[in-house]
Amino acid sequence: MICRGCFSDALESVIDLGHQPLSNAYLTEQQLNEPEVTYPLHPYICTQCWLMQIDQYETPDNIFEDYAYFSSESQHWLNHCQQYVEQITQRFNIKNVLEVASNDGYMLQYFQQKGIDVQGIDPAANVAQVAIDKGIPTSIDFFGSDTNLGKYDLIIGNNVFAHVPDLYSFCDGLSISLANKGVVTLEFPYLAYLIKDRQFDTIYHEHFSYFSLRAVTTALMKHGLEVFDVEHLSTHGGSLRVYIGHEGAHTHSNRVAQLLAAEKAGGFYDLKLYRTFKEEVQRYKRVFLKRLSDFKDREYAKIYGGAAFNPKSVSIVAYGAPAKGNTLLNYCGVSTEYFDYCVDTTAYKQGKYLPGSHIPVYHPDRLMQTRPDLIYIQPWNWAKEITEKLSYAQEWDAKFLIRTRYV
Ligand code: DWN
Repeated sequence: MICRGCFSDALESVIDLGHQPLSNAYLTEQQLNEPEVTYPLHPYICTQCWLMQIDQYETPDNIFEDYAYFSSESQHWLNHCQQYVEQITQRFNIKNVLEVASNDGYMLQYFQQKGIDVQGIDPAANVAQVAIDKGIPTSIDFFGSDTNLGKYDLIIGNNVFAHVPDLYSFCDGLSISLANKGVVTLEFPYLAYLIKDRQFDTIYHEHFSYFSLRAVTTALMKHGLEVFDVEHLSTHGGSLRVYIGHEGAHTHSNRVAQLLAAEKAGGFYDLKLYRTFKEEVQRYKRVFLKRLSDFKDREYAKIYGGAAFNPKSVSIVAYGAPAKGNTLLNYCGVSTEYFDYCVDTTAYKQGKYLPGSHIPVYHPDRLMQTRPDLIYIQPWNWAKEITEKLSYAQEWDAKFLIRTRYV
């Protein structure tokens, strides 16, 4: 394995999360009785450019051909995008926009409403069709050096940079498709938050890379591109938005140099930090399993007072069927011995089973029918939006578990 950012072979193991199925490979009833493919889930850190990364075991075609993630499922995310459109159109003179990984048109719809020419590109035909049906021109393809959709004042890439096994082709494509004074904005979960907040569940096979700012600048410079501004975002557990242009095309904000200095001061260019991360993740697993066992046993004993076994045990369910949830459940080795079922608003996921754990997925309406004792919120990054939606569960005094904290 060589670093996909700088092509060095200076890679060190961070943590082995075991062999796991693809995190978005939801199973049908029939597939429960068929072999299930698993792949090593083992991130490495490059000690030259400090890009954390996993090896490629599946082709992007197989991962994204029938994609399970529809960006419009979160109203908070849509609000975030609307704010971005207002901000970016006020800061830069934008006549046309290309979005890479445009998904279901969640973002481009707001540019179109402003009368700005838009073009999407996304390899997931099932999701792209939703955008096309909304009247958003979308090329169903991967983006890279051979993309020939013209030159753009603005190129957007939200939560796609991590999904690209061939960073060289992707960055080359940005350079080719960007107008001389154009701007690229990329949003991606930031390595600093992943490490500091033990967000190991955001590690899964469709996330090939986990970026420090230094790793981003290294990958771009080969293509005459540079980061001229950077912002911290609260989305997806903490992300960066980087502003990229052709070398010399834009005035640099001092935020870039400040964040690079902060990365160095924070130990992100030192292996010790990643050793500590591994120990903290292993401890997280022990605490999470204890939370589940304690709840089931303590509540069981409280309800049944140590009585002889009673067929009704405490009901624990999962809310949300995110990709990250599957990494965590499969790393911790938990399944239906703890979780009766999972619910999710995504129609595509309902009636299917979580990969690896085989927990059944239903529409959230099921919660009212079974009134579970504990609801484990899997997409902790949307916990506020979700707990607001679940306020009705107070009727039966349901408890929430968010990461390892009861609420
Ligand atoms: O990079 C990626 C991130 C941005 O999104 C993609 N690789 C895939 C995806 O990762 P994820 O599945 O972990 O993302 P989310 O946004 O944490 O997934 C949320 C899940 O929860 C979705 O399946 C939708 C569901 N949901 C729900 O059922 N009710 C979400 C909300 C907000 C809700 O109210």
